[in-house]
Amino acid sequence: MHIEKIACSFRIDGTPVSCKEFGSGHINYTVKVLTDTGKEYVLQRINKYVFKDPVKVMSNVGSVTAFLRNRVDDSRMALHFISTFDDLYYFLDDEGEYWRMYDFIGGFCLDAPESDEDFYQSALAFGRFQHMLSEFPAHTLYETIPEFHNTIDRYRQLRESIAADAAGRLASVQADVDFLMEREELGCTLQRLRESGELPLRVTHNDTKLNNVLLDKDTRTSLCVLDLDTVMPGLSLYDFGDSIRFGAATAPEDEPDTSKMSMDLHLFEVYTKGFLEAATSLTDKEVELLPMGAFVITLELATRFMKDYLDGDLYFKTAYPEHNLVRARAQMKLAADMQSKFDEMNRIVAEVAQRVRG
Ligand code: ADP
Ligand code: GN1
Ligand code: MG
Repeated sequence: MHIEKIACSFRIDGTPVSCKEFGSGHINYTVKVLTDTGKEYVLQRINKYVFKDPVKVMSNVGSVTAFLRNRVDDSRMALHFISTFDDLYYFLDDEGEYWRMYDFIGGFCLDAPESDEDFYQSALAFGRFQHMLSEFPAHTLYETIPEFHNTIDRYRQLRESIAADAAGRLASVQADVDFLMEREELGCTLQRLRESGELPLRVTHNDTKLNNVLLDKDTRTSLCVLDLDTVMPGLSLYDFGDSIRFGAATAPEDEPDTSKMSMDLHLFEVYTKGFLEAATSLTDKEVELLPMGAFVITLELATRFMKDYLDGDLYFKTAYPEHNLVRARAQMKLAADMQSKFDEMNRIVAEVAQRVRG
């Protein structure tokens, strides 16, 4: 179905004059739509391989954005979804694809921080998000991807892919697989604490990459958090950790030269400060385990990239055949670097928490 026709299924202002693919997400297909009245929208096709039930995804996204809209002063601080002429927040096209549309907020996203302040702003955005949703009835949310950040289950899935070796790639990555297996016990620490109730279940974003934060184009302050598909009950530590994994890394997520990949302790400190300033309801136990959150989520993503490589690249968008392997290796290098810096990370967290929380 023609993209303009899909856009016209929503109650938009004007008629589309241009539809251009944009953004750097790995999951959905994203288009920016400009209409003849000058209005700009984001139109997205929801990835059905990743999200098995797009209607539930849109139910979560709809209720979370409605909740946030009542709590922000500036309308640009929460996404605004456009309904269809059938009063739904999604459109099902004649090929069975689900689409959704929301206002383009005049801002921009970064794939890497250009200054400490950029990263600090993203920490405030995710910290505020965590804080604003602390009163949200978590049980009303669907688990749109079951066991999304259950590291124990991620290892189970990796084992399945190793056993199947569907793409015949296992022999060439045995040393990488060994690296992941050696760290399984440590990687499952947080899931165990979640299961024993020592860590509280919260409404979390679950995909807190820097490029999921929108910055104001004039002031460069953070406006809102994007990409709400994975908002589910989860651990605050993973939200913190994924931001560190992506934004405090010294190289892109898919850097082929792993010698360039490490974690920048200064950026770790910058983010910790912003996150703790905004997410004031964290428990002492959560604060103490923030460094572990960064390590676990990095290791977990390495297992996910490796699984996808072994499966033959079914889940993540890839630009070339070895892309998932390159990503997995970059994440493994980063996880190892974090492991070697645990003492310093713990010291930074203790110092920042003392200053911010007293
Ligand atoms: P994905 O699941 O594919 O990551 P996102 O919702 O994160 O989908 O959108 C993909 C990318 O599109 C984002 O990382 C961001 O760069 C860009 N983007 C999405 N919405 C906006 C917006 N309102 N304004 C500017 N950029 C946006
Ligand atoms: C995916 O959608 P995007 O590109 O923001 C993935 C995350 C990964 C990330 C790695 C639903 O995020 O879990 O951490 O890629 N999202 C989903 O870049 O699996
Ligand atoms: Mg995204």
